[in-house]
Order: sequence, then C-alpha cells, then structure tokens
Amino acid sequence: MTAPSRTTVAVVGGGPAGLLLARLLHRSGIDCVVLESRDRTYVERRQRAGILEQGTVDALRACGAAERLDREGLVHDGVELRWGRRGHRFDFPSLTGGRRVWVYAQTEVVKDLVALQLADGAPLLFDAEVTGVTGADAGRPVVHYTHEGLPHTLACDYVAGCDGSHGVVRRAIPRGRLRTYERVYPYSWFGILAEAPPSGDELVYAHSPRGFALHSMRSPSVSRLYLQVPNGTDPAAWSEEEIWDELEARLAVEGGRKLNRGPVTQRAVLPLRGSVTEPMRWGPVLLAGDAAHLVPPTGAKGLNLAVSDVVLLARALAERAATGTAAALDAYSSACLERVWRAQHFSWFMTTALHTEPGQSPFDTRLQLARLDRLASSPHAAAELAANYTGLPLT
Ligand code: RFL
Ligand code: PHB
Repeated sequence: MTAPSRTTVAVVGGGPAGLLLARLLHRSGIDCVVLESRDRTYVERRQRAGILEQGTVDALRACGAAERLDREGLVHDGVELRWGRRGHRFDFPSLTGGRRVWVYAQTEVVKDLVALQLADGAPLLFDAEVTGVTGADAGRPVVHYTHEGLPHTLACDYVAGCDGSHGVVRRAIPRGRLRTYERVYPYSWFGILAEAPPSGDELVYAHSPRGFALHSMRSPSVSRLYLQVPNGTDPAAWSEEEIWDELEARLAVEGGRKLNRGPVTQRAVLPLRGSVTEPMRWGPVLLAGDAAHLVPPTGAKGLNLAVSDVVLLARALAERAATGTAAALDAYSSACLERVWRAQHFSWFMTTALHTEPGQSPFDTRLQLARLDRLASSPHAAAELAANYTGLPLT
C-alpha cells in the first residue's frame, strides 16, 4: 500500500495506541494514516501485556473490536497476593461494585485491530520508519519516513506520537517545553511463556524472601510467569529446571500444590522503569501511550493507559472536527496526566510492596509485610487495591 501525501492525522506507531486511535478516528470520519516501522508479523507476535481493565474492554467493544475478546478472553473476578507463605484473594466485583478484568494478550488485541484496519481499507503501512517531523512550530507538520528504502513525506494537521518509549515524534517538541520525570527500579523481570496449563484460575503475585514472582496465563494450555532478577541478568543463563524450581520456591504456600511445568517457548528480561513526559501535547503534536509514559508492569497498567489516552485523544479530535472548538484538545494533556500519575502511583505501590531491594534490611522487609498485612485486614485497603487494579472508570 502507498500512503497519500496528505492526511488529517498522521499516526506514528502501529502498537495498541496507534491502531486503536486509527480505528476510533476512522469511525468518526476523520482520515488518518498509520506508519509502523516494523513488519506485521513482528508487531503481532511481540509478547507483552496480558491484563485488560473493564474500561479497556468497554472501549474495544464500543468500536467493534471485541468480538474475539468476548469469545476467547478469560474473565477474572479476582487476584491472589501471597506473602509469608499464605495466599490472600481479592474479590473484584464485591470490592468495586461489579468491576472485573480480562486476560487477553496484547498480541491478540493488536491482531484484531490490524485485521479491522485492513478490512476498513484504512491506510496502515508496515516497514515505514518515521525519521522526523518538521514544521510543527508553524502549525503545519510534515512527517518524514522511509518505506521500501525510499524517503517519503506526509503533510498533516496533527501528528499522534504513538511510537513507544524510543519514539521520534517527541523530538518535534522543543526540549525546553518538555519535562520528563523518571524512576529506575533496581531490579528486572525475567518473563517466560510456557506450554503448561496454568496452575490456578487466577493471577498470583508473590512476595517472598527470594524475591517477587508472578503467575499469569495466556490460555487454558499456556502459562506466562515472571521472576524478579538482578538488572543485567542473561535470560539464556537459566536452565528450564532452574526457572521452574525458582518459581515454585517463590510461589509456595503452606499446603499448596506443585506448579504445572512444561517447555519454555519464550524468555526475555525486562528492566523496570517508571517515567512520565509532560505535557502530552505541544500544538499539533500529541503524545499517547508509552511514547509519553512508562510504568513498571506490576500493576498491569501500561496497555490500559495507552487505551485511555487514545480514547480521550480521539474524542478531542472528533469534537474539534465536528464543532471547531478545541476545548477537549486543550484539556487532553491534563486529563491524561491525572490518570497516568494515579496509575504510576499504584504501579509503584505494587512494585515496592512485592519486590526485594538488593541488600534490603530485615527492618524494611517487616515494613513491607506490615503494608501487605493491612491489605488483608482492612476492607478499605482491599477496596483501594481492587479499584486501582480494575481501573478507574473512563469518564
Ligand atoms: P508500543 O506497543 O511500544 O508501540 C509503539 C509502536 O511504534 C513503533 N515505532 C515506530 N513506528 C514508526 N516510526 C518510528 N520511528 C517508530 N518508533 C517506534 C514500534 O515498532 C511499535 O509498534 O506502544 P503503545 O502502543 O503505546 O502500547 C503500550 C504497550 O505496548 C505497553 O504499555 C505495554 O506492553 C507495557 N508492557 C507491559 N504492560 C503490562 O501491562 N504488562 C506486561 O507484562 C508488559 N510487558 C511491556 C511488557 C512493555 C515492554 N517493552 C515496551 C519493552 C514487556 C515489554 C518488553
Ligand atoms: C501478563 O500476563 O503478562 C501480566 C499480567 C499481570 C501483570 C503483568 C503482566 O501485572
């Protein structure tokens, strides 16, 4: 497919943020072009998030992108947190007035959105790498990209930077106009995908003296598991037996049963980082998703924040197109950032409550356990955890 040389919104990045934004814009009658640097197979196979909040599912349903999710997604009514070799379940519907989460992998969300975009006949170019944006300061942005080895330009009214944490769109905003807040956590996650039936029906987050572990899943026959490891860990250095033994030791509870084991089909190490870039809009340049913020994955918020950003952005652009008023567009950055910082705080809370810092003192471990015990003893603390995990309603 060749792209037109002019459009209303140039969407840079074909991850969940860019693809959903394109779908929402298309349904509002606003033309856009999605430029994605990688090929379709790569984008559809990139193993990442697994939990969709209620608001994310509602947004996908509202734009006709949830048909397979409603058939194949696993509805979860709670999670278990483990500490001191005991499990504590948090029941979402009763703690939140009926909210729940879905286990449906990011790979599947992306596949569904790509298929819809192509079925709509809406422009989506793979292997189209954006190299820069000019003219944004004059309000006439031009996106420069290469496709099949040739340079191209795309003139537009708005550029949506949905190009992830290493994206280039952000560079179109003068340095002095942006501020980035950042926290680097002193540990990483070692994530595996395994051909093994999940060892339980719900996710399990475990605090243990050996470090954090998480048991998640992708389907009735595929498990997704994570171990806290030191930064710089080589994933190839662990044998499959060592991985399973360590998971079992960290996830163990009194009287619990052994984990279902199976072949490890994927492995990767992911450093944990939180960052927020403010503001998320500068004139015609709009940032969304990981291009503007990163959260450590412990709160399962990354993908959900990307979705809430683009729902607000699509609404603001539709209002602008329909009425000519820019009030929602002017409010875009502050509306997103309020949610982003709430999610950042929850992700920090989950991360620091459950992980062990290198050289952590016994005193700090006791503080962590006191924090966790409070979740089990106080209905208010449990309700706060459930409200944050299932996600704030998107108004
Ligand atoms: P994405 O998914 O990174 O998509 C950005 C897209 O932009 C493309 N791109 C460009 N295209 C054209 N020109 C350029 N110059 C470009 N530069 C980049 C990229 O190829 C890509 O396709 O961002 P988006 O759409 O904002 O979505 C955000 C989510 O992907 C992200 O928040 C979550 O996946 C975060 N995350 C996780 N979140 C969870 O809730 N649970 C997890 O287990 C979890 N695991 C992860 C993750 C993020 C990871 N990354 C980014 C390192 C595991 C990994 C490895
Ligand atoms: C996942 O299934 O990949 C997953 C689930 C919950 C998290 C992070 C990752 O908090």
